[in-house]
Amino acid sequence: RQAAFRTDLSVLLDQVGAGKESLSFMKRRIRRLAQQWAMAANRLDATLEQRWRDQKKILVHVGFLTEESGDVFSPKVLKGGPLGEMVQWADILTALHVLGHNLKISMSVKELQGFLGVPPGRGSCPLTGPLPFDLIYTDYHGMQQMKQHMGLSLKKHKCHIRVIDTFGTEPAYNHEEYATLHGYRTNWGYWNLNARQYMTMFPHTPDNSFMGFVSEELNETEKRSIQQNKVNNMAVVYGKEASMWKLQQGKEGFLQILHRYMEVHGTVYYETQRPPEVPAFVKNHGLLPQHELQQLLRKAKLFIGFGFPYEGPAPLEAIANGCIFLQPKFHPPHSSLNHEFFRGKPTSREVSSQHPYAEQYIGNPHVMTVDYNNSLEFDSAIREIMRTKVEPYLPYEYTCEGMLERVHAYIQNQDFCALEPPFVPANFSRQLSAGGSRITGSMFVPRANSTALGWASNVTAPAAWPPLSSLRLLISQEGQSCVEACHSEGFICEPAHFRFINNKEALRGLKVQCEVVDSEVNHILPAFSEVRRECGLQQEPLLFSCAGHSPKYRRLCPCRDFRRGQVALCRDCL
Ligand code: U2F
Repeated sequence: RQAAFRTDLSVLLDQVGAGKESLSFMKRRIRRLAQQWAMAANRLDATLEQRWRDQKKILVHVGFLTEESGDVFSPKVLKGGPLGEMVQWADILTALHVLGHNLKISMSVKELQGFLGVPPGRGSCPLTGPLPFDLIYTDYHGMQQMKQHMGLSLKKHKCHIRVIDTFGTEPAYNHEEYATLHGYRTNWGYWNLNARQYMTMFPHTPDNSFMGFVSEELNETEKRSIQQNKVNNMAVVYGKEASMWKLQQGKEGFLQILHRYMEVHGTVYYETQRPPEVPAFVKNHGLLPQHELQQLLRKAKLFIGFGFPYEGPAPLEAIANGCIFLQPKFHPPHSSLNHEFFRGKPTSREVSSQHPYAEQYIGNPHVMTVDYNNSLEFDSAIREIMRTKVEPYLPYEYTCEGMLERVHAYIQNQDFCALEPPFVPANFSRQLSAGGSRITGSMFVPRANSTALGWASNVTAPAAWPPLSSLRLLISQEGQSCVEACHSEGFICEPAHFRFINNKEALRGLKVQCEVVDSEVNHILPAFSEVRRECGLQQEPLLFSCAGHSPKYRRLCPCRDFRRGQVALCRDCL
């Protein structure tokens, strides 16, 4: 069946259910943004010009909100606990509904069993018939629950699953045997999925798919009125829980420095009295409902982070409401190797500041990332912020239209169930060198005028998404990952393209000198050692990794182009 856009959200609101603060929060959010979603749906509908879209049967099982997982989040919704995950789930549900799919929502193991048609009760009762869904969106808690209640059949059906995973999972952590043998085993990873089945909150690593969420959008009149009504010396502190305020250190404390110049506001949850962590000069509004926080941000000039929470939605909302976001740089970067919060998370990603997306994708003049231990640097940042005029800004990928466009593209094109036949390039090297490869400078761009692969025009490439026209083959420096190598040339690493470059012909075409070419199971492959003239190809497709790097090795990197403001999609991806 063809999917039709929906702009009425009442059926969705009924489906979400009631009886918990988390659900009420999500419903309030869905209602508040309804009009924005409807406008976005109409725009995307027009852009896609009646293109056929399959209507999918989708199950959304929100594992972390089930009683069976302990549901530690719901009781804290009104007490300053994390809301980022609920923001994202509300938006995912809305996007799927608006795109017109056939949606079932489960928030308990019982509902899960009902929808899957497995008999209720304890123990693992394998699902015997076919899976009644095309897609299942869940999280790590939900995976555990499905394993318990679907037993062996989970393995059979896992290509239909998408895991919403805030901080991301790198391939080395996801491969059970490899993780166990090489010290990448954590409590979360090792599901042996294709790493693109993990979907993150920000575009953290291209090894995963970027799901995201949305932020409030402003029309031109609102933007103008915000700019007119900005209070130049008003700051709002990022941190709705008192413990987040402890992070301000130093003799005088940067909060005092800030207070010299600005009126400081907070939205810290409290029961009866001001929390001792919050200085008396701070005007604390208490935890605000989302729409009231937006109003406060509209007046404020500065939104300031103390280093925690990491990578939340609030800075995007602040920037969208015309604030400058000031945040600490992390020296050295925080990661699962050196920081308690990230310890045990299935990634070695290095977090360079409180909000690397704001730092790297948005940057000046909307974002300032400084060393908070240096009071001079901090002081001058505050003064610069008071002088600087900025317009409200929201990257396209965080608008409703951007999210709908991305989720639409994933649903219609990502297929982890189809068998990917091994790719055998013909005449690869001849065509590759004819196409003009260079090894120093290290980039090869396939010829634009040839078909399919660009350099192997007589090869019928299997239908690929992203399409092969987006591929740019590149060689990293020693020790550099493909994430960095592609980035440094203005591209993004595309793990789906690894299978096209994991062959001798690619090495030969790039004139890499190999005395031996081995095929091994190692997440840094394909790669080669220049000194030892050793080349290695990847034997285990699940370990294709953009993130992998190793000091003595240069990697073969499949990069691709991307749309401005929509990094998840290549130019020809829609
Ligand atoms: C992040 O979780 P948080 O919930 O702590 O993220 P925030 O950026 O603080 O804000 C989430 C939402 O809370 C709302 C605000 C944001 O959309 O509008 N809010 C509010 O309604 N009232 C207020 O007074 C203040 C904020 C991240 F999202 C999680 O994934 C991580 O687990 C967590 C830890 O790093 O950080």
